[in-house]
Amino acid sequence: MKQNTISVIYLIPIVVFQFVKLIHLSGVYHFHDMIDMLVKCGYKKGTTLFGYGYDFRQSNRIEKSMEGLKAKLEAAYKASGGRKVNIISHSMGGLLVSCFISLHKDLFSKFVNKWICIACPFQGAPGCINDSLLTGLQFVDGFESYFFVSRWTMHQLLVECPSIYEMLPNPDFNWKTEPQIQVWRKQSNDGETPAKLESFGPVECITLFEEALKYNELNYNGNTIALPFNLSILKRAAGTRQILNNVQLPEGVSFYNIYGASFDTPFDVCYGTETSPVADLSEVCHSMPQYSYVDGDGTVPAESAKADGFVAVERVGVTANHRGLLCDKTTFQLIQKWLGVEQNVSKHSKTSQVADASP
Ligand SMILES: *[C@@H]1O[C@H](CO)[C@@H](O)[C@H](O)[C@H]1NC(C)=O
Ligand SMILES: *[C@@H]1O[C@H](CO)[C@@H](O)[C@H](O)[C@H]1NC(C)=O
Ligand SMILES: CC(=O)N[C@H]1CO[C@H](CO)[C@@H](O)[C@@H]1O
Repeated sequence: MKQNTISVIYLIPIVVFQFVKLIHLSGVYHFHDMIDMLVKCGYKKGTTLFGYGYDFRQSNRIEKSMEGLKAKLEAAYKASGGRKVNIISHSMGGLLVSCFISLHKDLFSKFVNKWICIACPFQGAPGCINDSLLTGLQFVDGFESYFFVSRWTMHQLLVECPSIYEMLPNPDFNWKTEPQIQVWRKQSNDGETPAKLESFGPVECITLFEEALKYNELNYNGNTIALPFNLSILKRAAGTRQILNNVQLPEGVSFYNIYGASFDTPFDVCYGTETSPVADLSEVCHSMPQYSYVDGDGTVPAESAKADGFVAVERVGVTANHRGLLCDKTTFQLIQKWLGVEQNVSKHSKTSQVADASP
C-alpha cells in the first residue's frame, strides 16, 4: 500500500524509578491497542512503525530526549525512503514534541508531515498536578494502577519529577477561571472564628508547596532522603514553560488535536474543612482533598488540552478518559482518516462518540 510507506512514530512514556526496585516497565502496554490498530492498517513494526520511549519523569526538554527523538525521526525518515513521517503523541509526549519543535524547528519541518496529538496538557493539569505534589493523588489514578506503586510512594517519587513541575498550570494562560488551591486554616484556639479559608494563587502557591513539603522525606533501604519541594526543578520548569508559550508550528506540518471530554476533571483543590481545619501546612500532604471539577478527560481539563496555540487541521473532543483515548474507537477512526489508512479487519461497535468538534 502506497500510503503506508510513510512511517509513523508513536511516543511512549517509559520509566525507570531510582528508588523503587520492582519498576522497569515500559508504556508499550499503554499503546497496545493503538499499535494493533496500526498494524491492521498495514504498518510494520520496525519498518514503518516506530515507538519512541522517553522517561516521563524527566523534563520535556532534556538533551537525551531531544537527541533521541532526533535520531528516531531520522531513522524513520530513511525507512520511508526520504519521505516525511507522521507522529502520534499522548499526554506529556505532546509537550516533548512542542519542546523539540522549539529547539529544532528546521529538523522538525524536514522530517515531519503530520503530528497527531492526543490529550496533551498544553496549559497544564491544575488539579492533578498540584495535588500530585502534595498528596500523590489523582495523577496516580492513571499511573498507580499501571506502575503498581502505592499512593505514598508515588507521591514521594513525583516530588522529584521535573515533568510534574512542567505540568503545573500555566500562570500566563488566560484561564476562564484561574485554578485555585484552598486550605481551611485553623485560627487561634480560643477565637470566635476557628477556621479561615485561605486561597493560593499562582504566586502564593509556591509558598504553600514549599511550606507543606518542608519536612517531606523518603525512607529507602534504611536511609532517610529529604524530598522538599524542589526550587531548582521549579526554576527549570519555568524555563520550559517559556519555551512552550512561544513555540510555533513550522509551515508544512499538519497538526491534529484529540482531547478528552465529558469526564469530571479536577481543577480547584481544597484541603481541610471548616469544622476540621488544617493547623500546620504539612498536614495537607496527609489529608484528602476536595476537588471542584471541570470538563475534560479526568486528568487534563479540555480547556488546557484544546489550547495548543497552533493552527489545527482538526481539533476534536472525544468522549473518553485520559488513557481510554488510546484505545477508543472514535480516536482510531480519526487517526485512520488523518493518516489516510484503513483497518483490514474492522469491527463497528461504537463505544463512544464525538462530543464536540468545535475549536
Ligand atoms: C488485508 O487483507 C487481505 C486479504 O485478507 C490481504 O491480502 C492484505 O494483505 C491485507 N492488507 C493488510 C494491509 O494487512
Ligand atoms: C533538586 O533537584 C535537583 C535535580 O534533580 C537535585 O540535584 C537536588 O538535590 C534537589 N534538591 C533538593 C533540595 O532535593
Ligand atoms: C506553581 C503553580 O503553577 N502552581 C499552581 C497550583 O495551582 C494553583 C491553583 O490550582 C495555581 O494558581 C498555581 O499557579
